Amino acid sequence: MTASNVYPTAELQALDSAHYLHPFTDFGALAKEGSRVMVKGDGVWLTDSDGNRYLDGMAGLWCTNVGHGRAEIAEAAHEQMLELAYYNSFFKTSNAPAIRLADKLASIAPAHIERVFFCGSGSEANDTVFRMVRHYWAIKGEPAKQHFISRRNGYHGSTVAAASLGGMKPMHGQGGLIPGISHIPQPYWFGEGGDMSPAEFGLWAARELEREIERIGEENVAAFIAEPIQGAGGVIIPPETYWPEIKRICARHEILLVVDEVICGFGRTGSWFGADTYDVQADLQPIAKGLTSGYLPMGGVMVSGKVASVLDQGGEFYHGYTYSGHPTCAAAALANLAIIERENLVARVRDDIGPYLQSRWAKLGDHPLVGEARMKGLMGALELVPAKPSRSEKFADEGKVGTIARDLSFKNGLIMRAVRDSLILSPPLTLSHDEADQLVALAEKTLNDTWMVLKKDGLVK
Ligand code: PXG
Repeated sequence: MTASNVYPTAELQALDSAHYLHPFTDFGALAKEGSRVMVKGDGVWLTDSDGNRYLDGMAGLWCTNVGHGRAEIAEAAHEQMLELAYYNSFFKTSNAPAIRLADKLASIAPAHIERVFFCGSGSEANDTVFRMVRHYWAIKGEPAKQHFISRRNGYHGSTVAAASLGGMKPMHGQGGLIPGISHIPQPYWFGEGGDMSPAEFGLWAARELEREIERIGEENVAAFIAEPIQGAGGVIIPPETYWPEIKRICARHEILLVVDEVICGFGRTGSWFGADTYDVQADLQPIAKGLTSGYLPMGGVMVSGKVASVLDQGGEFYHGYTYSGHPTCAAAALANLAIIERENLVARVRDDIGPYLQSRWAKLGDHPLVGEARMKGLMGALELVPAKPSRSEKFADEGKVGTIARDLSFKNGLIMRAVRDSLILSPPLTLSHDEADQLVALAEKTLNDTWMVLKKDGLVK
């Protein structure tokens, strides 16, 4: 690769730091360090411009569910581009791939979900949710129902409404928080459960929703929004008591339930949707990422019959994007879903590679640095702690140890992401058993290497 000099690393890095502003990045720091330039993807493997190979433990960014380099998605996009690369879905027009995709999504979703509004990303999906939900209550003659309840450390995207719905404090600090949204505690037992058992804590965290509904007044509350399992917040797998209690609370109160499926959708948790895994029925389900496995950008909001029938009575919904229902993206999504179905990837996560990786991942919990090793479906986390078995003792300068471990993991050829002082994982659903073994061996090496560095620096005893 470097021999042909198609990807001259130093030159690309210089241009990168001169002109390219990266997402969620300290621009000044990156300019000094230089970025890593990825040039090739094949299955669960990535190659950078220096020819280094990595096992992609993050499936791109929680999205490449079918793995990299699938020719049939490229061919579907190619054929659609030659036929009709783009046309809009405004002004009473439509296109065949978007229609077929809407039908396909209705068939794989739970029976009560009937329709879909397309957009370009997960953030746009949640902006759509914000406007659609308020519109819904206005049509129903309850315009006071405007308030959204979401969760601290939840992630719903980066546009203004999505960042406000999310519970990431540093994001609220830049650009502000729009009014009409409040955040309740997250079901993060390892970090916030105190002396409660996971089951008790799950109930407590869920009941915070009921307390918040009472505080705001049910007549003012439009919806509760939550990820089935928080991804960007650190793979927070709620205690088993959490979702049943949320379900009970939502049934008792007249509010909409929005289940953000942007990460959990399309097989990640061993069902088509995270809501299926936890047996909850969402009124709206934002989707993106695994919809196209990231081959082209596309998102959507899947809508229940109950909500759609009200929207049908509301006149024009003044909302939509140039790329809503983009035919080429829809063709890629259809090819992607065909692969997921043909290769049985959803059942594979539930019955085969999921349990296989989970049992090996759990053993990493024996490492002296790991306070908890958790995984559901194919999304997992390793909590790094200085003084096991204490859950309350943390490393000073939160995030530093996580970053050291993340960088060592990259160096070892395994891409994991750091959240605070934890390492998180979300590999392609096509991961083979042999690749899972390699992944766990690389993760173990990373833990050992991190331990050595921390010992040297006196951060662990
Ligand atoms: N909802 C959820 C649950 C997400 O995880 C979005 C919405 C927004 O999607 P878009 O397509 O607009 O990015 C996301 C995105 C990370 C990371 O570092 C996670 C996401 C995006 C970027 C980084 O874990 N999730």
